Parts: sequence; C-alpha cells; structure tokens
Amino acid sequence: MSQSPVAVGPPRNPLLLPQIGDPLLAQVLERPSRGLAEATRPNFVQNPRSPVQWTGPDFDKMEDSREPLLEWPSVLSQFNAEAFLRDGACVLERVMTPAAIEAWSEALLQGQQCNDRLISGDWTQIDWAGLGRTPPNTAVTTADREKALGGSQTMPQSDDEAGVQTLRQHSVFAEYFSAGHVGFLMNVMTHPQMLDLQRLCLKAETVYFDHNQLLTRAPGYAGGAWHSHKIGAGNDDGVTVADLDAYRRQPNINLTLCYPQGFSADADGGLKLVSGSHLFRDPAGCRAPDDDALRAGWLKDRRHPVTGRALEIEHLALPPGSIVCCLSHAAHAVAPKAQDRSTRWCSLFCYRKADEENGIVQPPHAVPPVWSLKAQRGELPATLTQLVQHSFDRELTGGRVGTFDQ
Ligand SMILES: O=C(O)CCC(=O)C(=O)O
Ligand SMILES: [Fe+2]
Repeated sequence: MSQSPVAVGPPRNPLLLPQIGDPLLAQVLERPSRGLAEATRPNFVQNPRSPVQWTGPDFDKMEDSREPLLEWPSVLSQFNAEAFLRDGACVLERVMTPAAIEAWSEALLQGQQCNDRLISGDWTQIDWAGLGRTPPNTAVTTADREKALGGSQTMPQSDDEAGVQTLRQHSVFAEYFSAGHVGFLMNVMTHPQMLDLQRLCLKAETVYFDHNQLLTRAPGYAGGAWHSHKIGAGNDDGVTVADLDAYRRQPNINLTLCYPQGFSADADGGLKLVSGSHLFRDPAGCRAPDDDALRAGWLKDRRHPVTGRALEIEHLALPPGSIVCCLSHAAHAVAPKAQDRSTRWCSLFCYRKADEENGIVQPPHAVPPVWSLKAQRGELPATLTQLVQHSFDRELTGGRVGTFDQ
C-alpha cells in the first residue's frame, strides 16, 4: 500500500477562508479569473465559449433574448404554499413552455456530451497547475470511465488521488455546475421565473444559489437509494418540528428537479418521495437501499407529525415539462432504469434562504471557485453576483466556511 497521504480535494468555499493553506491554490486565486476559467475548459472537451468564458456582452445577449421558461399561471394554480410546507414537496406538471422543453432537452444532451468528452479524454492534457493542483499520479480505470459515460454521479470520488474531486470542485465536469457549460442552463439558473419559483417555495424575497447538477439516468441505471439532505446550522439533528412556520424559518434548501421529458412510474428512473418525512429532519437516519428496507426500518411506526397519517412511499410519473420542488430534508430515491428504456433527463437547481432567526446564510454546497472569484471582483451581472454572494462574503455567512457549519 502507498505510504503517501491521500490527496484531499480543494476546500469547498476557498474565498470564505481567512487564509488559503495551499500555496498553489492561493496563487491561482490571486491571478485574473480568465486563467482559472481557461484551466476549467480543456481543449478536448470542445466547449470553448461556455458561460465560464463569457464577458459582459454575452450576459447582456442572454438577458436580451430571454423568453419565458414557465407557464406561470399553471405554476400558480398548482402551487399551494401550505401543502408544500406540510408535505415537503410539490409536483408541477407540464409547467415548461413548449420552447423551453425543446431548449432544455437540447441543453441537457449538450451538457452530457461535454461530460462524456471529459470522462473519455486524456487527463494528462489538463492544466492541473492552472487548477491549483499538482498532477495526479493515479488514473481512473478504463472500466470505471466506460461505466460513467452517458450518466451522472458515477465517477469514483471517495478521494482525490486521480483528481476527480478537483475536477468536480472546479466544474471541469459539465455535470457539476452545468450552468457554467451550457448557455441555456445559465439562463435557467438566473431566470426571473426560476427565481420567483424559489421565492414562492422558500417564502423569502432574497434567495441564494446552492448547487446545480445534471442528473442523467441512462438505461441500466441501478436506481438511487433512499436519502435526504442536510441544511446545516444545527437543523439536521433528528428533532421533529410540527410547527410549519418554525420549519419555514430555518435556512431551508429547495431542490428543484426539472424533467423536460418526464418519466413513467415503473423502471424508468423516476423520482420517489415520502410526504411529511422532512419534518423529522433526520438525514442521518432516513436512509435505506430500497423501498422494502425503508418500510421495514425508518418508516415503521412513524406518522406524519401534522396530519397523523401513516407515511407512504409515492412513485411519481410525470409528463414532459414537469418540475418537482422538494425541501432538502424530504426523503427521496430514484427508481432503476430498465435496459430497454431511453435515458431519463433531469437538471437539478438548488437554492437556499437565510436563517430567519439570525439572518445568516449558510455557505453553498457547490459554487465553483472561478464563479466566486468573478462575483467577488465585480465581473458578473448583479443578479448572478447576489445569487452566489454567500460563497465569498464572510459577513453574510457569519464567518461560516462549510455548508453544514453550526
Ligand atoms: O436523479 C434524481 O431524480 C434525484 C437525485 C438525487 O436525489 C440527488 O442527486 O440528490
Ligand atoms: Fe438527493
């Protein structure tokens, strides 16, 4: 066994640190942001004019040519604020405009193709020094790369030996922060209707970005286990909250899962949910490999803290153009995708709000350092700068650096 220490990935929010310990990374963050942006786009990915390389006129063009994303009256008729807080999720069927369905589907395919070109490319050509890291001396095996093609979240990344964590952190992979790779997805992330949807769900005037991913489930996908996500700041302790307004005041995160092509309920990579599970605030305990194990374990003897009903697993089926909003603490899982079905497409956009008790905004899960740097230096449009302000503004995060810091 190798005696060398396991390489750890770069700090999640380096600009929030009082001091950056790694001199290589510190140097990169002192240079013009253009250099870091270039290092995140290796030539072999063939995506030279991606949003990370945009300047002011490119963002102006995006805003000037913007079209509606959502059929807003349909959103309003399907969204019920009280039910959302009580259930922890809401399903908005067929809310994308026909043009948005088409552009969104095309954007997800384009993002996946960029991701696949990175996965199958020659990583010795990556400018590792430009990313603030020494070149890795191990490589992801050919078998693991082949398995990862065409899908999401499948590159081995339990450590940074092969550089996968570094490539994820800096959004060299298009699947992690796809908005930085595909113009339409940057438009979605900053779109006034997307932000209004967040204001509705989080009941907050000011919302912040948290993370964005491609969630592509290819034929043969084995399914995703039951889980929920932490929000940090001491709110993930398994203490049940039945007072919906107290729950609302937390620094909640809204997972916005966008399915331009929809999916069916059976073996199609569809989403599964448990209404009311969020109120238990138990991301550490609420886990199971499959439905039977969840029923026999975490669900057993638990009842909805507000309605008193037994908790139940729901297998969704969604028509094209649908969106699911889901609070982070809500239990969710993904059905397998049969070999003879076509890929399930999804883009995830997560946003968060301040803690209403103290005004503090928890640091984000994943804003790539180059975007924090650009925002801090005033190189981005005002809306985008505000959305990522908690990735560089120590006052806003109350000195917190990590997403889950208390
Ligand atoms: O693929 C999906 O529909 C959901 C994935 C998910 O739960 C996650 O990325 O945390
Ligand atoms: Fe999840």
